[in-house]
Amino acid sequence: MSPAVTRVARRFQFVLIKASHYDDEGYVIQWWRASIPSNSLACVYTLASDAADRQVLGPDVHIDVTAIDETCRRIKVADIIALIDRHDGFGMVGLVGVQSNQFPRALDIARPLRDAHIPVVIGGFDVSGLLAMLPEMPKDLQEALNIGCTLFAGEAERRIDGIIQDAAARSLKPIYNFMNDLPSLEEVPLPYLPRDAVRRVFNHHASFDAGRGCPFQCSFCTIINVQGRKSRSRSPDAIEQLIRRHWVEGIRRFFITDDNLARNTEWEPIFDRLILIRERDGIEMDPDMNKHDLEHVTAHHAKMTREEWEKAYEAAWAAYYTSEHKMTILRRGAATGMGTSRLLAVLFAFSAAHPVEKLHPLQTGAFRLKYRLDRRPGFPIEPIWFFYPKYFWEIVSKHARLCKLWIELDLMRRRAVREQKIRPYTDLALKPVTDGENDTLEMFTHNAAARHEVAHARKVDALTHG
Ligand code: B12
Ligand code: SF4
Repeated sequence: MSPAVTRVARRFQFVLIKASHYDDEGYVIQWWRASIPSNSLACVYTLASDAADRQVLGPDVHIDVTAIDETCRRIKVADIIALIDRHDGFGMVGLVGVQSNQFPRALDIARPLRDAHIPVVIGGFDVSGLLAMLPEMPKDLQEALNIGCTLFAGEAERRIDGIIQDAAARSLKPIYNFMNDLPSLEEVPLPYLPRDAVRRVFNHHASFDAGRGCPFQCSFCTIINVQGRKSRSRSPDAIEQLIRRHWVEGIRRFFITDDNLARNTEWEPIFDRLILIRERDGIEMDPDMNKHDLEHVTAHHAKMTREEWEKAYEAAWAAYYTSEHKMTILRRGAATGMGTSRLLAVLFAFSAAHPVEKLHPLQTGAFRLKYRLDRRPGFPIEPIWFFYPKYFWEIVSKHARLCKLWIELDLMRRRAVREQKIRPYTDLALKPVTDGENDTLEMFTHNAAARHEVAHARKVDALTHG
């Protein structure tokens, strides 16, 4: 073996699954679109992502977190095993927010994973509730332990690092029980699911818990046995941050999962904050004024993501300056006796600017100048050997494209002039408007200003032609 061993970053695969349950015929209950997003999955996903950002397995290890909600996405256990196999078994599966009715399904998912020696941790209301309330280990939980799963009771906030580290070191304990030490919800990562997961929910709802726990003591209530009798709340600042994060991604609806929001000690300031956000419902704009031209997205669109909006802009240029449309413009020019050489120059400038320079035509000119040292502060000055070859290639390739476009357009212009001599061109837009049409065509009648303009033109005509 070579003495110089290169250190390759390892990637730990953390797959989070929110299991569904079976219908009476034994099929998994799942949908093309789910009705409510899983808050448990959102909570554990952000805790895991935060641990990944903090590199809790050391600087040489990346942690990839994947979240799957089985109510709206099919679980292919073989694919998960293959994924973790591709990383030499370096990974784990978390069965998240498992409720009692979901426990059998969760176990069925866990079995093949455990057969493949993949660490599996099961958390959620069933494990927490049963360990909190029953004196001995119930059969289902024991079965999970028998196949080598780990049970997690309590809440994962401030605990997830230890779980990931133990799984990576293959030293997970059978049970982690933090039921007697429920965490404060202040300054913990806020529930969030990737856009792809939220897209699978009707109306693209996100979810969050503003708080946990309830000060009441209803005898039948399971919640207080799991989430405690003390009301623990997220701060209004945190809720605002959470809403803004989703808002940027176009998510406007939220399902608040608290059992007793009215008893959340912070309910009033939280709602005041929601009201304030709504009243301001101000549109954030990109603070970089340099981008406020016609080519950059600088605000949020009510319906489109930034990428969709950018694509729509690109598509609009392509849709307008098609070869057919350029030919129509040139034919109209030839038909109306317009100087077609001048028309060619203008049409060339307008149709070539965006595809070649990615700029609006009114920002372009002839021959782009670039000086190596005149660069915006914050951007590095490129070395001579990099800058000049790149600039040279840019000039050559752009001018080659411009020449091609010019030649194509000039051929079209010649064709339009030639055809005009043989068979004069006309279309609806070239037909003169008859006087009667002034009172029927929408463009002359659709508002008061249009009607006023028609009346004015008639008056001028009467005065000048009698
Ligand atoms: C919001 C909610 C829903 C939502 C979203 C589900 C969700 N889990 O997000 C919807 C409307 C879909 C729902 C549906 C149902 N729900 Co519900 N739901 C709740 C509610 C009110 C809040 C859930 C929540 O957000 N909790 C907060 C999260 C953060 O807590 P958590 O899930 O326990 O997760 C923490 C820990 O357990 C741990 N953890 C969890 N998973 C993992 C995994 C790993 C690897 C680790 C390390 C840690 C860990 O860390 C998490 C973060 O701290 C709870 C009551 C409650 N207070 O929990 C009832 C509750 C969970 N639901 C319940 C029931 C019965 C149902 C339904 C079966 C109702 C029905 N008949 O249809 C369905 C099930 C359908 C489904 N697909 O889930 C029961 C479950 C009872 C039980 N014995 O399991 C509860 C407890 C209500 C009750 N008192 O009866 N529910
Ligand atoms: S959560 Fe509801 S049922 Fe449970 S103790 Fe509080 S008020 Fe009673």
